[in-house]
Amino acid sequence: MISRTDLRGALPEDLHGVLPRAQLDVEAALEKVRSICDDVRHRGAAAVREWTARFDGVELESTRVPVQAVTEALEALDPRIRAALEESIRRARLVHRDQRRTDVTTQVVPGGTVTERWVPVERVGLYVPGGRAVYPSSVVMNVVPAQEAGVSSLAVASPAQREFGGLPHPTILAACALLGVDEVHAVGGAQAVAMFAYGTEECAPVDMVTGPGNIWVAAAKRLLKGRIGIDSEAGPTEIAILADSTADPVHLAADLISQAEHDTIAAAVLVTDSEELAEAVERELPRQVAATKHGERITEALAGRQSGILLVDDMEAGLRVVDAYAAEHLEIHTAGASALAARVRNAGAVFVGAYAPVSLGDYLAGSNHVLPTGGCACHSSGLSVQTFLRGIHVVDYSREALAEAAAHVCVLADAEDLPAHGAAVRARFDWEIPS
Ligand code: HSO
Ligand code: ZN
Repeated sequence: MISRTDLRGALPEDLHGVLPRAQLDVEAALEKVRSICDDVRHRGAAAVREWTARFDGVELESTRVPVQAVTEALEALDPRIRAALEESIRRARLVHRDQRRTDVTTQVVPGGTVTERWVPVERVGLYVPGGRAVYPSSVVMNVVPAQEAGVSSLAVASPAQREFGGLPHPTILAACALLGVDEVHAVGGAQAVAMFAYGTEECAPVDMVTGPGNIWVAAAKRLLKGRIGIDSEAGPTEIAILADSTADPVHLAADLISQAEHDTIAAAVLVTDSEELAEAVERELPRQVAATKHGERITEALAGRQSGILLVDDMEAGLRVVDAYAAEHLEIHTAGASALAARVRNAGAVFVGAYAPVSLGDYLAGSNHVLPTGGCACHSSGLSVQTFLRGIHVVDYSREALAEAAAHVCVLADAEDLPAHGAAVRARFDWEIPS
């Protein structure tokens, strides 16, 4: 059900060649997506509605969901789901509120200061997938950091669903209502990202688009990046587990399965120095898969070349492997798990010990579940308040402070053959400063 690779002995210098990894060919989707985006750019809301009719089989009068439908969805929501979402929101707010930045002023010289002023992005479009992946939890994970950052205008787009009268999934609408978001558009795919980026008669343009999506959404984000800010191109989800002989194979199998449940191309990777543990997990996986609802999808994900068990010599080697892999989610099930977790350099989120499964982080830990995938954790972070802030440098120098810097500015300007740069300073001092 899952492959095993023996990496014992000397680890290869370049680990990337031996690590399992999902492939998502976003490039191949670009051409198709470009024509959709151009169409939306030129024809606005009519184009968005036509693409929606074509892809989702829904004829929209307007892309905008009536506010009343959003409110009604919350009224109709199962009270247990409502309570769970409320607790998820409460915990996420606690964590994200603490991420807020304060402006910092540095006195560089007497009379010369630089302040980094944090300003939220003004208007953000949040994409929420529909279809198989109806995740109200992702609404929470996108909206909470944006709100805590101080974003003043938020719009959500989620595919129109025929079975729900052309509206997005009711649980998505209810989650929006719980979070106080009343601008929702029943639009999915590339046309949703284009609608946000260019704006239409029915949706004002946004400054930034965040949220996970399929390959079309990822391609549209790649195409329109620059015109709009984006969080990241979300690829298929991945879990890596670093475990030693103290780990419980039943827990490990359950956690690998839990993320494989997302997608046939989801990745589940176990890195361990214990052959007995590897064997126990291999025995446990089919047993648990047989008893779970989405067994077929999970089996395909576990058997795919993006998943596997990697045997290493020891936890030092294990750490090198998981750092090279840079997983979206990394669980540590070892003796001294906290100490090992503190040494991890590359991961979207680290889950420490037996009682912090990824599922907790998906819904209720308070952490964010929109995390870098595909190895991007070596240079990027998950969604946070910081995602929605820009730091503006405010430069404030007195006459004296500029005078003191002037000679150096002029020298550097000349060194770069940009004498007018130096002249701009000298002009303030009756050209007294020699160049
Ligand atoms: N594990 C997914 C998030 C999610 N799980 C949503 C359940 N619902 C990517 O981090
Ligand atoms: Zn998940």
